Amino acid sequence: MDIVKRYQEAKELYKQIGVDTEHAIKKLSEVSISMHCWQGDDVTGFEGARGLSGGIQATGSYPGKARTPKELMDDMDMALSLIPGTHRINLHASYGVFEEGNSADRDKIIPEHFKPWVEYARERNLGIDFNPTFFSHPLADSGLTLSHPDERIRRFWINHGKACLKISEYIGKELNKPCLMNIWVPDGYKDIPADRYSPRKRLMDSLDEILSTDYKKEYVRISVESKVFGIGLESYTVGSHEFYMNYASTRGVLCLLDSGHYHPTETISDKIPSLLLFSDKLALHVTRAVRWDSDHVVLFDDELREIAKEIIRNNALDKVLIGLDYFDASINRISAWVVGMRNMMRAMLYALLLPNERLAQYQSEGNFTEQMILQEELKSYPFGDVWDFFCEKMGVPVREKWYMKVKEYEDKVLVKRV
Ligand code: RNT
Ligand code: ZN
Repeated sequence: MDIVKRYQEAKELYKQIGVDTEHAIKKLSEVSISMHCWQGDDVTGFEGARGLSGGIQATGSYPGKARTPKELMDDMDMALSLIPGTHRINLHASYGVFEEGNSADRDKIIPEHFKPWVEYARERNLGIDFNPTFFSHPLADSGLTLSHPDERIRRFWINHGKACLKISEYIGKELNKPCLMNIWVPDGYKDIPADRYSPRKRLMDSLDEILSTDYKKEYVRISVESKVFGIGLESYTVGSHEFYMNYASTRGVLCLLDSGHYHPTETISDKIPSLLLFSDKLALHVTRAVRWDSDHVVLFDDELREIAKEIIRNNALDKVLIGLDYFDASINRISAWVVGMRNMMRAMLYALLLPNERLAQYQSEGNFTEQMILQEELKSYPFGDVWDFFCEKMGVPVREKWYMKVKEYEDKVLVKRV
């Protein structure tokens, strides 16, 4: 049966429970997700290969990873052509385009290094988000950056943060879309610390110094990302959830919740409404943690749907800034992007197609029986027919057919990267 016919039938079924599929499709086409550049090259960047540090790891050795800005941009183009909607890209400071004789250490990077990215984004109508890179650098080898007790090292990283703020401002201004600058530092200790207070005090002071940079707020939003532990930094993380939640609310910056950064049964979906009660905006790193913060590709699983539901039913599409954050080096990297991005969009559609008001009413009436029945029946409503229709309408391949394009590109381009 053809896509339009299937869609018309689905539309009727949803109408019977009070859901308007046209409205859902319109809303979905406005959703913008930040696609992280670092899936394309296992978080390597362009500063000259250095091992990944900071307690994060990309595992796998699938061939074809991007080695240059041009390759990464080409790969991102390939991925974006298979994802419905207009999105943003997320860069790390380590992805500056350093031409011959133009390289600079992290504390000295300037907007010029990111000009090719701005041009790339402008031509494609994409937004750009940005991240200072507080890892994979000799001065981060100790596992400490903004909380380092050595004033010289701490200063270096403060200057990096300040440099990144100017770059974010430049990006936001050039593209005329606010750039989200997210601060994550790996800082922590492998074993039980003797002093938990002083590193946090130093982190707080360093962040305050970075924020004291003169910058135009209309072009930059700042977020801070907490974590519970990292590999080699198991016992103590300076930037814990409580630390950043309080920091963000007292400094007027955003909290960023990474779905891999909490205890294994703790979910970020449950945190979204709590934060929305106290702040106008928040940011997300959607990832999938398997037993630890392993950064697996985002699947269409229960927690992804819960995250999407919290955004939709709290009317927070313009309040929650969604970004993805994973890096799987064991599969085709372009497919990894496409699967995660399409799944995030798919989950948003799933949430948009729920009779949210009716379900909330059941809850407030204490009618948990019907609440459960409807929630469960909805799982096999013809949601896939609406999704297929949406993909077709947005001009991207329907269902798994997109992989053919990736495979062709792999055979033609990726295999030659040796
Ligand atoms: C690490 C954080 C952080 C990084 C990226 C590369 O645990 O999630 O966001 O993954 O900045
Ligand atoms: Zn993250």
